[in-house]
Amino acid sequence: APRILSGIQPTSDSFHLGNYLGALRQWVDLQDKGDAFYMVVDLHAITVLHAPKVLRKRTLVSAAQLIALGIDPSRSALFAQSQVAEHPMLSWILECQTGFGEAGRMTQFKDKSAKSDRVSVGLYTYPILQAADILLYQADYVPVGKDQKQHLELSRDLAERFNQSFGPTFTVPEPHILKSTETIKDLAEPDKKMSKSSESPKGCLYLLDDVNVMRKKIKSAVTDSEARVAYDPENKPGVSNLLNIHSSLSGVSVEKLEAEFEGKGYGDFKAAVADVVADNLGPIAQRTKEILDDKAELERILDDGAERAASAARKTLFKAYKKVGFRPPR
Ligand code: AQP
Repeated sequence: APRILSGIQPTSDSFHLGNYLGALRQWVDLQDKGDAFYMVVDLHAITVLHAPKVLRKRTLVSAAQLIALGIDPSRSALFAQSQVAEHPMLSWILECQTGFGEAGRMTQFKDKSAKSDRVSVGLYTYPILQAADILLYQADYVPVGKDQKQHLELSRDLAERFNQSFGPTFTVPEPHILKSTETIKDLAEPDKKMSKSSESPKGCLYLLDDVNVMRKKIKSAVTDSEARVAYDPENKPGVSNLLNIHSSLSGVSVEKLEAEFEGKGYGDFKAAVADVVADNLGPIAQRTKEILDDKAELERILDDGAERAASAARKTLFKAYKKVGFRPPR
């Protein structure tokens, strides 16, 4: 069976609609297609300033949201990255295979370091740890949004380079990116991707938002002055984004939606998008809360997931250690 691997950072109190449609929904779907390993990447979360107490809480809230969204921990190994020590161990080996300039070309690092006055070495080597995350599990498919494409390319390059230099060791992973939801746009600034670090709080729709807040954010979404519900990402990014959101949540094609709303105003259209969003995402907050209420069970799930992940990770690390000339890891 193919191996599926992905991760998400516990860097906010709630995931957002971009995370969900771009990545997490595919996580859920791919559980039926192979052996899945899904992790809350807390090692990545400390590349920027963090508070330990907040991180500890967010790791649990993140795991609870993943279960609420449909990750089944009896099928998929669901775990916190820091519990599997093999990640930083393999990362070190891969760092020594990565060119300094090669790492410097990563656009996410350039964007994030330009915006921050505290730039850690960890933020710079982040994509290499991410490569270790993926290669440790011999992942065939990695479900992510389009913003992760360049990092996936680096993971592939590192796998190929290592295999060339030391002999076949790693599966070369394929990104799994769904075209229609590869980048969900910010509701207030539809030329940018939806993101938790967005400037306008109205632009990012959080999965744990109150339903009325979700509705308000959709109703105040930036559109255009044309009053025509039509898909044209270039000239009508706001409307096209809402069409994509409606279509991917309702399963109704964009063409059908265009026909349905022909001659109608944006008010009607936004009300329909708000209904679809509220129906689909509304129940997630309550489910997340219920899962968090049984903290002992949630921690048991994560420990069990880490155990399963570690046993797969150990095998690969052992192989890589032998290949580079180390004595076997203890
Ligand atoms: N707007 C988006 N559209 C589609 N996919 C998206 N993803 C993130 N935003 C969008 C995908 O979500 C997964 C988890 O991403 P992450 O853990 O890297 O979260 P993030 O990048 O920290 O989320 P933000 O909001 O984008 O954070 P900032 O503002 O810090 O950069 C990934 O698969 C990602 O592609």
